[in-house]
Amino acid sequence: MSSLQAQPTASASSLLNHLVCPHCWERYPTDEVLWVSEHTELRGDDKLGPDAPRRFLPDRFTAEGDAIDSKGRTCHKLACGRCHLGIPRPVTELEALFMSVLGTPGSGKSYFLTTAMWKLREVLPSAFGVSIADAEPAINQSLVDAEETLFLNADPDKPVWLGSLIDKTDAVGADQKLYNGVSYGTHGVTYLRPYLFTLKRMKNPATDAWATRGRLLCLYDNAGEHFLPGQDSAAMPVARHMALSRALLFLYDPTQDPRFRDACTRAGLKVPKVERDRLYRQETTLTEAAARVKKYAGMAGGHVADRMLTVVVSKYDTWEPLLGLPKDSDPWRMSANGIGVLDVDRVMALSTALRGLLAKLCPEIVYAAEGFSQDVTYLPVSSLGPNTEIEQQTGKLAIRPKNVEPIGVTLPFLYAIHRSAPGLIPRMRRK
Ligand SMILES: Nc1nc2c(ncn2[C@@H]2O[C@H](COP(=O)(O)OP(=O)(O)O)[C@@H](O)[C@H]2O)c(=O)[nH]1
Ligand SMILES: [Mg+2]
Ligand SMILES: [Zn+2]
Repeated sequence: MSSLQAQPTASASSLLNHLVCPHCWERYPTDEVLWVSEHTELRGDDKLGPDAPRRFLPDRFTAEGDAIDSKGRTCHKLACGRCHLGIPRPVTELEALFMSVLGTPGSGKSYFLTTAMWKLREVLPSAFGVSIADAEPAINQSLVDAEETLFLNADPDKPVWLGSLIDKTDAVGADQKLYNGVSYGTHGVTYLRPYLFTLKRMKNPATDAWATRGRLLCLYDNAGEHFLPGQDSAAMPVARHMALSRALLFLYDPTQDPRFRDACTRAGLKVPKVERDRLYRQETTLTEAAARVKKYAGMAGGHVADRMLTVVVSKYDTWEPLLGLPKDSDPWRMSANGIGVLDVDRVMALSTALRGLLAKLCPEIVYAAEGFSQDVTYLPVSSLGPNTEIEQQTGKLAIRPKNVEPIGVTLPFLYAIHRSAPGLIPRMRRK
């Protein structure tokens, strides 16, 4: 008997044969998915502890296809058949698209993810006809909270001190919202929590040869310390999802590099210092992550060289004149048949220009990136835009929510989605 029945909202054929769990990354038949008991007396799970609602393989269902627990309650939630962590229903219906964001502490990952997802919620539907939704509101909560701080702030004129966003992503256990613990008999494993979004083509015009069933975007905000040598262990397998990721986004913060800062000073630019007790060698982080991905991908028989890597160069607002490109419109447009298309030639031109600057000022990062993959793209982003200010009382960098104007933050995602799920974001064809 299958553990999943057709839902009224989805036909039976929309269930995947196999799924990949976004927590533990195991791949297994979809009908081995478990249900979460709802009756309060059904407590205790061997992997999640005595307080967790019991997980079970059902043998009774309601007419709507929901499982019934052993005390007769209708259940609504699914759990992974391997790690037992809760999985939203789209995990069983949409092929997973893994993307991993990596960078040293302070490189700008949390601000980038926050502003990129906020902007993608607008750009994907309006420019590409692709809907984006939280696969389950609770699972993306820390990101949604951060989006609200920056973009839906009740006090848009009051400066937000930069540093108060998704905090403490850099230390395990510092914030349990960012990690899940699972016990496997004698040993425990800590998994990084994913952010999960459904991506679906909204309209399907008759001319649309691109019809696809959509994807489950599984996104990871990786703390840089995990990529110091020796940090990946069976107890905290931080690199395994990267081996599954079609797209790796490495955040490179040029304002942490002395030579880049010198070039800014020579050009008359003032670049605020990153407030950190310690700075990490950025190219070492990339090299270490690359070595781990190679190890896991090799074990799974995959090829690494064809894996796409985007070097996302952050804080563009502070060094934009060094690149010296003219202000340009977004590199996408609506095609005649009503489907948004990406101007890949322009993305490539931008990447080539930025690579040139990095090769001149901090060539190690180019060597590290291109030593890992033959498919590297370089894209500049500013999560905050040009309107940051120094808060008077504290002297710290701040921004008024009404002044947040991200630059280029959606492009690394749009391009990665285009490359890994071309049916969702096609490229522009030139005549
Ligand atoms: N000027 C500027 N500073 C930024 C930008 N994004 C982040 N920062 C600064 O960099 C700090 C670290 O960013 P955060 O996203 O928390 O880094 P994470 O540790 O990689 O997640 C923030 O507190 C800001 O001061 C940006 O787009 N422009
Ligand atoms: Mg962070
Ligand atoms: Zn799992």
